[in-house]
Amino acid sequence: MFVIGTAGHIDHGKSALVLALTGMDPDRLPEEKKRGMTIDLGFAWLPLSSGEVIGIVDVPGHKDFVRNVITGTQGIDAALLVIAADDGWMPQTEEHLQILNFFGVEHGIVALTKVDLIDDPNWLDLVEDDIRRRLKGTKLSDASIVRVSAREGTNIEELKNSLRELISKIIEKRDIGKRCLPIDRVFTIKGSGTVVTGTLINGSLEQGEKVIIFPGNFSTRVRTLESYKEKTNRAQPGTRVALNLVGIEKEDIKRGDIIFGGEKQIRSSKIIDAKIELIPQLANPLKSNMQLAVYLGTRESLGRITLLGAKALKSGESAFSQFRFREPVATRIGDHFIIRWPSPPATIGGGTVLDPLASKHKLKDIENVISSLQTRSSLEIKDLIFSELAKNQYIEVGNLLTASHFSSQEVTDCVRLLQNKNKLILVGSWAIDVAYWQKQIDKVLNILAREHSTHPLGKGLSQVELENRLDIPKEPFNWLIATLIDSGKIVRKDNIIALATHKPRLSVEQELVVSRVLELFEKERTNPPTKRELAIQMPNSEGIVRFMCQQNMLIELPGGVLFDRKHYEAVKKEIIEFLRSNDTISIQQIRDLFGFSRKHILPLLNKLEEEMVIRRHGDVRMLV
Ligand SMILES: Nc1nc2c(ncn2[C@@H]2O[C@H](COP(=O)(O)OP(=O)(O)O)[C@@H](O)[C@H]2O)c(=O)[nH]1
Ligand SMILES: [Mg+2]
Repeated sequence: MFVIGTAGHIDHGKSALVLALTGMDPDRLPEEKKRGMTIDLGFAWLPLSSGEVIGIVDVPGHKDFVRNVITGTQGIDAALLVIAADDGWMPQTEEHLQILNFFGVEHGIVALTKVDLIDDPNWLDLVEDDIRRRLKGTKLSDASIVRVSAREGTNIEELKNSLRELISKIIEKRDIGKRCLPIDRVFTIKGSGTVVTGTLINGSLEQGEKVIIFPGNFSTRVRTLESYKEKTNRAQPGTRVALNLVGIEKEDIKRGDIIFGGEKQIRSSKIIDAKIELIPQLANPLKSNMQLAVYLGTRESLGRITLLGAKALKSGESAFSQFRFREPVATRIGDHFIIRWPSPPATIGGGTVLDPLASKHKLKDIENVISSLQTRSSLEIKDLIFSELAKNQYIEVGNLLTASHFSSQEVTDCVRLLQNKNKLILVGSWAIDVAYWQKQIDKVLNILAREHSTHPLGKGLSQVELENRLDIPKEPFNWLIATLIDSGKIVRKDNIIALATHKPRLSVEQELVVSRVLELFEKERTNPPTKRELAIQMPNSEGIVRFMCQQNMLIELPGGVLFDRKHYEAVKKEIIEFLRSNDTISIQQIRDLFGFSRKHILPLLNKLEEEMVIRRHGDVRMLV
């Protein structure tokens, strides 16, 4: 399904031609009838003999209403550029052509109309030559020119045939499952309530479906759906539609609002990055930080422009730039827009959205930003994925390129393809930048190497500690560790990660300290030192003591009480034997057996309870 839009100077016969083609008068407002002039957008449609219906948007030609032209031109597939034979090329012919160009409209037909007013065929040839010359270098340079008269009906059938031929060349819009309907009209119908109209782009729409309206975030339902005045259950992308919405007041919504499929499809931001181009006949340069009116979808947004890598832009030049809007805008990568001076209003250029969710750039990053925007400007899915990954390092595939003209299936397929070519890392639901992934690997190895060199006696770092030191989500982190273990670079034992090459080793002096510690414990069997006491008695032994605990030579009980591991096992054995013959044991009995004080007995009993060897029963302990 296709929509064409008229374009051309005021009074050149656009509306008359639409009437001649369709039998419908696009000028519907009383004021339009009175003044004989199109003010707002008009709508009509043309059923072709093939059964297909072409939607037609008729735009005003007067220079005061160019913003309505812009609104009507967004979303059209082809243009009908109307030029009166008596007048020839005029200022708004030029301005409308520029708007078509900036919106990327590549298809069109020129209707050279009012030929009934011209008797001299040479004159028509001259006007045609002039038109050809002016179309040169534009997207419509190959457009056919049809000589018509709306008044006398001359060549109207030929024009219809040309339109049919034209649309047969246009590739039908795909349904990418991301509904987007920029609203161009809101009105009420007695008895049915609020109706909105627009050109449906990117997705389809069904009667009864839930929709969300941006920016109000109203959630509503489509009560009835009409396309070209016929009720339909389902509208295809690229059609003009009218929706009757449930429970929405006319005052709640306006031209410029957007109907989306669901909250997940709305991505909005006050800051976007774009590529812009200025018209060739601009008198004053565009300077960074100027206030502009930007036409995105059917909405006019005011914002400031920051030229990236340039202070000012002259006529005909292009540049990457950032827009900072007063209100959030919901756009997608590849959306076209028009920029104008806000007052006095004048079209100065247009552009393409490259990053709909941008953030402020630091001056020192500008070169990187420009190169990343350069990559994005191809608008190719793989370049966009690379650029998103360079920007975010890692991103869930389900959130990748949501604000784009690619379906989630296309994104998933491309991610797989790039993974197969080792151009990105795919871990579970996460896509990860290759360079970033390598950096994380290096980081893990470096952190461990540093840990081993500061704590040569330590086993390594716990997995949690390591995770906290990296900036990477859990799922890819676990995968990273697993990969490094698989490749033999690191080892994991009891959740402690170490370099595979790491062996906790003691020097000769350290061995000496170990034996002195063990001697001390041997000597103080009834009153073994606590951690703190040991640190005072033998300064600088802390690292070794920790090592001895890790190596199971010493055991640490609650409260920092230390035991020689062998002694602890012997005590434990004796208590068990005692309990086998006596059923219970008291603190006093333990004191008698081993000569310990309370300071040691309580942590000892706690530890044995923790090991589920004994349990407490009143003041005594029993076997479990
Ligand atoms: N002689 C002649 N007049 C025409 C033709 N088409 C339109 N007009 C007249 O030109 C004037 C402007 O037409 P209109 O369709 O409103 O122009 P628009 O501003 O481009 O929409 C009207 O008075 C029309 O009657 C035509 O083919 N021949
Ligand atoms: Mg008109």
